[in-house]
Amino acid sequence: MNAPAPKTIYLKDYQVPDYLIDTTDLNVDIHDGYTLVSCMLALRRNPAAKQAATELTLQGADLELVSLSLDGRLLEEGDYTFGEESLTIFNTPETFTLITITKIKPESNTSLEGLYRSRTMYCTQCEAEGFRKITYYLDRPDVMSEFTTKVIADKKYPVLLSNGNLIEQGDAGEERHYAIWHDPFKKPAYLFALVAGDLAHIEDSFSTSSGRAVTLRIFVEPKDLDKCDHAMASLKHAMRWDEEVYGREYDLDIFMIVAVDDFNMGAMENKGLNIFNTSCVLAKPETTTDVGFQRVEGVVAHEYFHNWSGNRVTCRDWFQLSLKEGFTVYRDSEFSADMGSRTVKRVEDVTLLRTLQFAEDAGPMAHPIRPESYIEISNFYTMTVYEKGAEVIRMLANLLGKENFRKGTDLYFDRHDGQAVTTEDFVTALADASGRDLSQFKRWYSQAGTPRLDVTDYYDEDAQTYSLTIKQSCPPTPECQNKLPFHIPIAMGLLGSAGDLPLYLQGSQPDFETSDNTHRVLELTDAEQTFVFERVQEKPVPSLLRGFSAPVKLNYAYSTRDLILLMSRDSDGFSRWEASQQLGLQAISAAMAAYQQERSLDGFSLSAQLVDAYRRVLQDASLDQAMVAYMLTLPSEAYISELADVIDVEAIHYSRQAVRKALANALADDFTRIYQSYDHRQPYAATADAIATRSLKNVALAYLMLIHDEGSIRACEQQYRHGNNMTDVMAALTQLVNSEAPLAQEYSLAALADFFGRWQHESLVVNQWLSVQAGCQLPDTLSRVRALLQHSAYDGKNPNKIRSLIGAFCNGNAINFHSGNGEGYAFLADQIIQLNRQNPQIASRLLTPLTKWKKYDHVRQQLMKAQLERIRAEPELSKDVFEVVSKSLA
Ligand code: 0A1
Ligand code: ZN
Repeated sequence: MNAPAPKTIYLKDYQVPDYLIDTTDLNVDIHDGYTLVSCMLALRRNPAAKQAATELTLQGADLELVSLSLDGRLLEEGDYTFGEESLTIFNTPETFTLITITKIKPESNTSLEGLYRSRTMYCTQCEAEGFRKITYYLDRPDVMSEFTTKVIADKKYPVLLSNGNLIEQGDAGEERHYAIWHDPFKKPAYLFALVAGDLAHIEDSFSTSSGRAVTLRIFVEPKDLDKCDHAMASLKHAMRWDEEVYGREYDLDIFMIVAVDDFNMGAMENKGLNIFNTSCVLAKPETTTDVGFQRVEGVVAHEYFHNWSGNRVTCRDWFQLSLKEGFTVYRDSEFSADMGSRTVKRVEDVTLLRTLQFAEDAGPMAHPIRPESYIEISNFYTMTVYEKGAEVIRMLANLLGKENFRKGTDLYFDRHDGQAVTTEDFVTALADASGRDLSQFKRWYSQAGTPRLDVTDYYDEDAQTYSLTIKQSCPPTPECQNKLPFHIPIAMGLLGSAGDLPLYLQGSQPDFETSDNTHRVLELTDAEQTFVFERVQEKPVPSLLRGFSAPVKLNYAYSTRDLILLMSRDSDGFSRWEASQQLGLQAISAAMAAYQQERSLDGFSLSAQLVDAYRRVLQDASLDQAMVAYMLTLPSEAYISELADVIDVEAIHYSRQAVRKALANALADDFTRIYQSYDHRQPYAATADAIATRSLKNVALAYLMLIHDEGSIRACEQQYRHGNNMTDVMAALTQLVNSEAPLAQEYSLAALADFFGRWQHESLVVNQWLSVQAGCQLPDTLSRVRALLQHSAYDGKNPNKIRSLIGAFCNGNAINFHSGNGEGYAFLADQIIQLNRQNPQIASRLLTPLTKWKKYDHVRQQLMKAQLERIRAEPELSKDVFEVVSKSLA
């Protein structure tokens, strides 16, 4: 018999807490094998509660209660009772002091929530509900308390850290010592952190705009001390940027980052003591790719920005998660845009959104950015809450304009500093500051699903008018069948044969935000609306959704000629890229139609018109090289799958490959020119320009490798062997591993062995080695993945290793994972069943590809569903896995 189904929590049931905790005094006494936590709470009835409570229920999980005393009186059986993950104390007065002593076992905590051990250090992860694994507490974000933390440990852990400022340290006898930290800012328990370890650090300082000096420290294992500089530089840039763009200063005397190897997510914004997955903080050219460098910059900034958007102003409850996450992702994305290229960053963000978030919005786990219910909140750290949440903030910023948006965020921070609030409060602050009516806009918070825009147009030559009719609709999602119209900003322009045309929209003033009046934002609020432009002297091509101004799917029947015009002439860089993607999709669709008829692509070719268009992009000196690289990169299999009604795995894979091969052959001279003109001896720099030229050169290499000529294969092998940075080394290795050419295969075996020999002591580099093998598109990859699970370099308890091997195979290798015999599905189910108890969060996340079963053909559907059912039948399913599996099968 399975245990009763876990309970669903609803937003509509929210109630203020019965008690508040004014101060929290923790004493964390770390010993080998166990830790004693003594916790003193100053409790007070919440004046805002409906009724004066006479009992107190605290949350707690996996704790051994040693003792419990109230105002100095030791409580006995009958004074309290245990619930499932809770402790209720009876007859509680108006105010009192509660002291609990609990015993925990960090060494055997494999969930990586609460206090746990990672390699040589102890560390914590408390968001969302991990603090209850440290002590009994009101573990909810609207209970904010002033924390003082004493950490006591053996001197073999010389570094003892917690939130806030260090107020005392000293000897504790018997080779032990202690440190006391005090955090003057009230905070919810999810922002608590503690670290004890033998760590090295780099230090720097930052002077805030009002002249306060802040000490900055990054703590790592001593072997990683040479990989901290990029994170430190990124931190200082982020601190300055938040002052300049949002007027937000840092507020403590010290800001610390600690890198840990075992971490479920990317990083965590604990007040004054951010804890990072090593993969999001360590970087140096020899070991880290360009993407890795950019990720470090983005994540360091993200966590830092949380100090205001998340910590100073936090969430009332976990349904409000996007309040801090959507806003902070928007902030970090704008930061990265300012540090590098704005258009490139936009292309990257939109690519992620349209593949992963759109797919989530179309699947069984679809939810609005402010969900209405959940079983396990860890399942809601999603693309929707984060990335779509950021898109919603971006729309608000664009609707309000720069100045009003800043007024709005200033008002929000001032009005709610020190409070735990809702997304409603955020929108209200923006509306109040700008005077705009955002009531319809709020539907973005409560309705899930990706809206679809169907656009038709009509040009009246005699009247010289051009009408755009836009219909919006949104498919049903589990929480809502019938959607009300959204408020959708549609940035646009009209292209004539010589470029942008001036816009005279009937019934409105020209838009003076653009000097030449060639760009404007249409606000769609009805189910269907027509916009009429006057004085249009030729039939234009509409450039719609410039900059991807709303997270929607747009349908307009562009001809190939239209797209070629947009790709070469649009004034909006994003739209030019988008046109290149649409062109690529058209070519792939044509190939797919052929493949589906013949099950073969012999004789497939591209039109000369298309090849010329791509060639012009390669030869356009005015374009950013990174944009050229992205325009030459065809839409991914994941994106094509998202667009398909029924995913035909083979057709997608082989058709995309055929188009790539055809482009490689047709444009070989250009690719060769680009590749050969690149100077591989230049020293590495992680600047936007250097990253851009490197990425274009490596795109050229990838195309050349499809030709299978000996020259390219040798050049690739040379790049692997002599590359002076990990970006080039990995790019070459990936091409060798994925090439069918016998010579490349031969090189690839040698290179993989050489790579492991060279980097076996760098855990993060070994992860890349695992991923490149798991991502191999050639047959028999699953056997290789199985063998790697047994490899000495693999560690089934480390989330980064799991993601690099199992995650990379199941999410990034469709042709093998979805192999028709179902072995990929069974393999994944085996892994999930094993991880379910060990680390429920990771188990649940790994499930994602199986949740999409309804999008596949009948045979695959049955195979995938059978594995989901097999998982569901497991005894002792974690809440995390239960929620995803049961929703997928519903
Ligand atoms: N707030 C963090 C994300 C995070 C969430 C949960 C974690 O543990 C399970 C860890 C980190 C962020 O947005 O970066
Ligand atoms: Zn965050």
